[in-house]
Amino acid sequence: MIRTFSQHIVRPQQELTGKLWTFVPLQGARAGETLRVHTPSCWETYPGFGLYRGEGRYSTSFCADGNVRIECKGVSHTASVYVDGEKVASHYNAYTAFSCVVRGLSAGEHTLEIVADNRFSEESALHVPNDYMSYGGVSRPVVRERVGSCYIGDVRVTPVRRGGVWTAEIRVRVENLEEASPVCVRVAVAGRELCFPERVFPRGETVLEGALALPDARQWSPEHPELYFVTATLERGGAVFDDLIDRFGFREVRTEGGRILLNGEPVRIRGLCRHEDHPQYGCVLPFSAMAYDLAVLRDLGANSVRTSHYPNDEVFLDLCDETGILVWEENHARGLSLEQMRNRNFERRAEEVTREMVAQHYNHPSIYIWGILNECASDSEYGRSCYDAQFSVIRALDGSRPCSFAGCKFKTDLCFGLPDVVSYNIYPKWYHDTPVGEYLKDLYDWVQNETEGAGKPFLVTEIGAGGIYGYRTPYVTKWSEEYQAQALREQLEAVLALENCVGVYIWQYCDIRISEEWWGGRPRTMNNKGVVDEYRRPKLCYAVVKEIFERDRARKKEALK
Ligand code: ADA
Repeated sequence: MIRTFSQHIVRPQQELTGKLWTFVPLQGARAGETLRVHTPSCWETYPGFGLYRGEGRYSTSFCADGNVRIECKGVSHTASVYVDGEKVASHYNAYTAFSCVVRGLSAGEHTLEIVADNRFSEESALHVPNDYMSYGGVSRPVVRERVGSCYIGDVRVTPVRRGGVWTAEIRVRVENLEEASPVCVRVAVAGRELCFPERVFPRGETVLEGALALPDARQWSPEHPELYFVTATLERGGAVFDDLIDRFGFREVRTEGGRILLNGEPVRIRGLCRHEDHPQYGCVLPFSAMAYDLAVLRDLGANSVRTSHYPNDEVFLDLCDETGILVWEENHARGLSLEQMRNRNFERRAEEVTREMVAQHYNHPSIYIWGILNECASDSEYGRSCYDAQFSVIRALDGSRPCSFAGCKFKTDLCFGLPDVVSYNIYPKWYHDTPVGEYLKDLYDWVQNETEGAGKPFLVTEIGAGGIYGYRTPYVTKWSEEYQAQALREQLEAVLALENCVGVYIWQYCDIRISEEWWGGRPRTMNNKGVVDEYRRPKLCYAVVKEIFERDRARKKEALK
């Protein structure tokens, strides 16, 4: 499933995944064997390939005639793409899309091969052995489109409220493969239209900008997630020959006076961090499993999700837009040490994923904040220069959302002058025994009194404790469901009681598989801090989270009256 709505009426588009492809592992004991596998998928879910690290060649065929645009929504984690045996694209990073145009294919059947590689190496600066699994495979949909010599690259909408009226600021990118006859560009939202006069576009990309005022626009909010389509079309001689449809919402996010304001109202975050992970599907959750996860989040009384630690499948973001769940979307990096940040590929790779994330997910109204570099070396000068560079990249691309990073350097962080929101991951009751309230107050006071983060919104982006599903004991020992429930109660109550705290994300939604190479200390080779286990079975803490989140929601509502 590509999106929850159609992006083209005019441009022919076909999902190439969603059927069986051929898969050949290129290394290991089964190298060269040919299997038929479902797509999109990761090979860890094929019997016998649960631990395979290496390359895998996926192939299929498609019919085409003329220029073909191939878009891979995500290949885990390094991809080389071949059409009829010729390399047409390569990409690093599992969590963002990439595309290429193959010109002038003859009418008939053509082959598509994608070689995916999930090995760790010096080259792979972001996918490293870690506290989550880096899977391998064609893990998100592959799409084939027929394009002419001129087509729409993307359309971005920035909702702005001016003098009480919503305006859609529009930026449309036209791609032109060769100079041809004049083309007219139109962009429509809710029956209103912006028309860019007919012209001959130069070869390459051209960006057009304009604005549409919509006095009757209905605002997007978590309670009323009103969505609008934006349709960009290309016309030649009065005939439409290309289109691109996207979706957005009218809402405004900004920070002020230590608060995050959504449509002018302070936001209170009750959220969970979520990895794309499932024992049956690996990182490739089908629509029903994504929708189920969101139903569970809502049942818990949560209003937000943190896409730790990478950009998520767009279908999941579509569902968040539709259900009013606020999203902290994060670029890809977790817990990189100073040495790992000094990897010669780190900055380039981190910048690429950040650029792709912001460009590709710009229109989602549910994304209220961009996060970067979770728990990296923000306590070093070199680390600070990397955080600085990446915030600059984001801000140059998107001035309409705040940005932040989830840090963990207790009273040694050097970066709080950089983000709009100060965010901390804390683990009292788990990695140490300091009483939660005391630990938090100490940290908060330090941020306010001794850092450049003073006066900025303060958010707790992780709290949590491990609990192994089914391990129940009256002794309430660590790893039991009882201990986890008790720890979460104390953590949540302390964080939500902290005055001036914007809210909290629980680590984490569900138990997840970790990379076997990472660290031998995790029972079951899993991170067991889920409120539900990997099969989404609720643990004892489920009822605690629900009770506290619901109480907090009722209290905040009361306070607004
Ligand atoms: C960190 C990190 C998470 C996870 C968590 C834990 O804060 O951001 O990815 O590893 O700790 O379980 O310890």
